[in-house]
Formats: sequence, C-alpha cells, structure tokens
Amino acid sequence: MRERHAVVRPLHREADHAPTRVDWSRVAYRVLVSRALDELEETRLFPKREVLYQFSARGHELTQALLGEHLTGAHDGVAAYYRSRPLLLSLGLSVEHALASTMMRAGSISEGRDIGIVFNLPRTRDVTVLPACGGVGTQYTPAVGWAQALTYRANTLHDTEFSGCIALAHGGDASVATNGFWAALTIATTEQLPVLIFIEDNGYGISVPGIQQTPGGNIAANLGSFRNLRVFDGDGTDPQTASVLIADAVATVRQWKGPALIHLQVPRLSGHSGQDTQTYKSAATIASERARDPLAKLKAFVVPERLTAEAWAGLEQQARTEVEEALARVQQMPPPDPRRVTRHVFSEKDANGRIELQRQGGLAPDGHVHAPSSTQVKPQPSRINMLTAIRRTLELELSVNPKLVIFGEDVGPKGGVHAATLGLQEKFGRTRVFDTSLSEEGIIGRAVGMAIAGLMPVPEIQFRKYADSAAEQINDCGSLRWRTANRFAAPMVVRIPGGFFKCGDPWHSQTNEVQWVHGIGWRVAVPSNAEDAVGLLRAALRGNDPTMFFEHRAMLDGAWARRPYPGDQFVVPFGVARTIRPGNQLTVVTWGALVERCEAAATRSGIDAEILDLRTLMPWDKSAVLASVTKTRRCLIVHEDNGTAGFGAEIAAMLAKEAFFSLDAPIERLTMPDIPSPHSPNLLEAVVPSVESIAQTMRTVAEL
Ligand SMILES: Cc1ncc(C[n+]2csc(CCOP(=O)(O)OP(=O)(O)O)c2C)c(N)n1
Repeated sequence: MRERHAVVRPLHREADHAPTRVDWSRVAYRVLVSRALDELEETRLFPKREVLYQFSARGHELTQALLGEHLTGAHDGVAAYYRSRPLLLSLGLSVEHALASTMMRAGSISEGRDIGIVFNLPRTRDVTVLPACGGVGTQYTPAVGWAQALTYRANTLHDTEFSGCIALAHGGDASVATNGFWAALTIATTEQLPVLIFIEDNGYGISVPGIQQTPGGNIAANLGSFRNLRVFDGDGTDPQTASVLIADAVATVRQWKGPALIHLQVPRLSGHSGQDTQTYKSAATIASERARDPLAKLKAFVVPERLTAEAWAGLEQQARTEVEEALARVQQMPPPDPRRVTRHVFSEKDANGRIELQRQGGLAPDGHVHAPSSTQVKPQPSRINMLTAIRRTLELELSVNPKLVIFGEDVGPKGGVHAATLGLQEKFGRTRVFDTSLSEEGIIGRAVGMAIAGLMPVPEIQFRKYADSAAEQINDCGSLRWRTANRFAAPMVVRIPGGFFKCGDPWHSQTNEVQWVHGIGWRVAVPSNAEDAVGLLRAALRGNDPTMFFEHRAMLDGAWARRPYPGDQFVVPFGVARTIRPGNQLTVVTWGALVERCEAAATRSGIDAEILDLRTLMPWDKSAVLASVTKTRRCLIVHEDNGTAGFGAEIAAMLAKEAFFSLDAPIERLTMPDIPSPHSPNLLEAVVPSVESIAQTMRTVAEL
C-alpha cells in the first residue's frame, strides 16, 4: 500500500485502494488492436476517402484499455466521446462493427447516419454506452442522469441489481471548459452521485493548449478542494501508475460514496483528426510526445516480466490479423440504403402495425404496461383551471407509474413558480419530485441520462426563454433516435410555461414554439384549455418520444380555459385539431392563448368563421386544415410567435401547394411583429393579436 502511495498521486487523502486485478495480456492486446485500427485508417482508408472522419486514439489507448478492465457492473453506464474507441473495444465493440461505422456501412452503429466514431452500445445486462455526440462536453450531464437513475432504481424502486453500479463520463482536457462539465460537476457533487469523470489530458483542444481551458492547465489540481469530490491525478502513460489510479478511482465510486474525477496525462500522437497537420506544435513537442508513447512503455512494463517477447510479438500479429480480417468482411458489406434515411425520427410502426421498439431508453423496452387510457371524456361537474388540470394529471401519473420523476428549479417544496407541482413532493417524496441546481443544460441533460436508463423524466423549464441554455441537450435528445438508427431513444416530457400574461417582457413571455417543430424528433403540444391539457399531457407521459409541453401563462388560470376534469384515463391523441366553432366563410387556424381571442373575434366580426385549434404542432393536423380551407376557400392563421418563419409560414406553404385551386383569397397571417415581447401592457396589447385586430383581419380576408 505504501509503495502504491509513492507512485500514484491521489489528491484526495481518503482514496480507497482497490486491489488491481489487471490482465496485462488482455490490456496489451486491446491497445494493439486499437493502434492497428488507427494505423489502417490513417495510412490506407483515410487517404483513399473510405473513411471521411478519422479521430486517432494513438496515445490514449492504455488508459482506456485499463479503464475497460474495471467497468464490470451490470448497469454501469458510459457517456463517451469521439476519442473513446479503445474504451469501446474494451467494452465489447467488435473491430468489425467499429470499422463498419467509420466506413459507413449498412448494419453499422448508426447505419452511416452519424460520424462513425461517435459510438453507443445498447445493453440490458452489461455496460451501456450512451449514444455519444459530436458536441464537446455534451456527455457530462447525461452521465449524471444515468448515475441518479442508478440510485433511484436501487434505493427508491428497491432493485438491488443497480446497487454498486456506476456512471462514467469520458472527456478530453478542453471539455472541462464547457457548460456541460460544470453543470454535471455541480449535480454530481451536490447529489453525491456515483459518477466518475474521466479526463484524458493530451494537452490540446485541437490546437488550443490546456492552459487556456483551465488555469494552470490541470483540472485535477484546480478541483483539489472541491467539496464532495475525490480527485485522482497522474501519468496515464505509465502502466503501473495509471492502473492503480484507475482501479482506486473506480472502486471509490463503486462504493457509492460520491463522485470522483480522475485526470490522466497522455500524449496525442496524431493530429486532432485526419485533416489536422499539427503545424501549431514544435518539432520538440512532437518528439517529446513520441517519447511518452504508452504503447512503448507498456511493452517495456510487461516484457519480459509479465509476457515473453514471443508472446508480445504474437499479440501484435494477432491484432493486425484481426483488423485485416475485419476489413475484408466490412468491404463486403453494402452501403446504407438511402430509402431508409428518413426513418426513425419518431417511434414508428412496421408494416404489420407493431411498434419498432428502440433497444434501450424509455419505458417501452422494459415491457412497461401503462394504466388504461381512453379518448372518451368523463366530465366531472365542476370546472378546474388549466393549472389544476396539469397538477392533477402529474399527480395521477406519479401514482400509477413508479418510474416517473419530476424535477426542475423550485418544483419541490415551493411547488414551482407557477404552482403546477404544488404538494407533489410532500405526497411522493424528494426522490420523485425534486429541486435541481440552476442549470437548464443540467436539467435536460440529466433527463436524457435518466430516460436512457429506463425512467420517464418530466423536467420543468421555468420559462420558455430559459430553455435556450439547454438548446444543445434538447437538440441532441431530439435527434438521438435517428442518430442511432432506432437503437436508442430518450422519451421525456419537458414542461415549459411561456407566452404573455398580464404584461410581457423578453424573458418570460416569448413562445417561439416553432424552434422545436423545426428541430428533430420532438413532439410539441400547445394546449389552450384544461381538458386538452389533461389529455395531451397524459398522452405524452405515456408516449415513446420526447415531448415539449407548452403551458401558456395566460391560460393557466384563465376563465375561458377552465373545463370539467375529463377523467383519470383521458388522453388526446397528438395531431388531431379541435374545431372550436364550425363556419363556412373563412377558416381560422390557431393554437394556445389565441384560440380564445379568435373565438371572441368571430362573434365580434359577425363573420361565419370556422376556428381550428391545432392543439399540437408536431405532428399537426394538415388534413383538418386542408378540409376546412377546401370548404371555406379562405384562411387566416393567427399566432403569438413572431411572424417571420413562425409556424404560420409552414401552414401557409402547405396550403399554397395543396389548396391552391381552392383558394378565393390570399392566405393571411396575423402574428406578433418580429420583436421580443414588450413589457408595458399598452405596448404588449399593441403587438399581440387582439380580439379587435383579429376581428378586423377576419373581415378583410372574408371580403377580399
Ligand atoms: C461544443 C463544441 N464546440 C466545438 C467543437 C469542435 N471541436 C471538436 S473537438 C474539439 C477539441 C476538444 O478537445 P478535448 O476536449 O481536449 O479532446 P481531445 O480532442 O483532445 O481528445 C473542438 C474544439 C465541438 N465538437 N463541440
């Protein structure tokens, strides 16, 4: 033990020392296979453009092969990045699959949809590798979400299989400057989660040196006194040092004593990617990096003490042969089929009507059976407001679905700044309804990790504008099913209030719902009243896709939006508009808070308008709009979001194409002008479509 203290540099005094059980022959083989793969790609496949993106792991292989030795928990979860291939090979990714991915073949990890170096491994009883992203730092918050799901499944659902399993976030030295890193660090240390942050420091983020990513260039040194974090630091090229440090770090986290960070220095022996010629490094720097090649150091460490020279040569030969044989097989594989490239954006059914389930993520792959649902309204005598409708639906779903968790800023004891979660923590406890740190990236990224771990996360973003800080996680969550060719999905329901209330302002009042419609893979609900809010929210909470549930602030307690509670089973299918008022003179298409105004405007204008409340924008009810416009021959679209590229433009484009010969007048849009929401009520009233301005526009369009 003492000797090991002499070689390793654990910054944390209480580092727990685990026995190092390393199969050096296996580690050597994995290092050699990774090196042979990079060699093949760098010298033969990349120059011939058979591989278009080459991210060499030369210099990073030893640390990752050693780490693979310790990731043995049945539910360990790894959030990897683009330089994680040696780790993936250690966790069971075959050489053939790895090559098929970079060579963009059918049947590979993403079927040629994503760069072949961002991997994933769906698993039910082995280490899961969460879908990696191209964005630096995006891996961290899903990793802490996975860690929290482990503790939830073990401690709250009492599934002992999850005890002692860990999450691992793998990144480079530049990634410690990202929002995701700090969001995850805060969550992990405040919640004391079993996550190991594994930083491989090759000194550069492409060309920018590490001293510009963290002061002094060593994140471990800087985090030495960070509360609730154990820190390990050392030379990742020295087999003995790296082996002991990694064993200790993993063992500490496995005991569920809290998170740890390990920082290991390694050389990057190739350019950042195939295109990078490293002109920013001096010849001396390159030479000193080569002198630290962990492969050479590993050979010196194991031969002859642990392996004979012949055995080492045999491993080298075997690794080259394995890679060449894999190449020969991959070259026989067909390229991906372009006819399939638009598939798997959302959960889909096959030709026989059966859902083509993702292999991992969400409740469905675990065979979860939801409580009965019905599209029939069972109205209760008294009316409730939309806020109560949302709260009641959340409460019912929490009670029938133990895998559902609600979280966000202030949603706990306070019950949310809009009171939608009032009393829920008291009733269901703080593991199921909890406050989070103030980081929207942290909230959504954590939800992604939890969803992949088989829970149904229901994060709240306090106001629409503040979803901006989570934009990267939202985008990556939406594209996750497509990127992984349906191997993974992360169904969740993100509740976001927004829109004008009594006043406006640029921070709390925008809607900008079109952003998610334009994004990939999100279903978008925009209910206008309490009944639809119940039905759409329940459908979303029992759905198999990520959903944005927009709660309009003006409708939460608005009198018009109050409706009888439609029952505990009530669901509203997405993509079905509601006809608020039948009419023959003009079709008005709207949603959210402006449905009420359009209805009042129809009465005021005296126009026989047919009003459609879309209720959901993704999917949206094209056929209802088309049928109505074909009948009335005129269309007015009214929305609160800005006009330019608002969702009204999409509706108008569809009608221009599909209803051109049915139209007696140009399609009209009435929207906010292209400005943020103004604060003063008189300014607000002047720009949000009002009953009067809608009525006037109805008359104009009807009379054209
Ligand atoms: C959010 C984001 N910004 C920029 C990039 C472009 N980019 C790709 S890798 C990289 C450097 C990352 O360096 P580091 O985290 O140290 O990992 P390494 O590549 O050295 O292994 C940059 C700037 C990106 N992929 N994502």
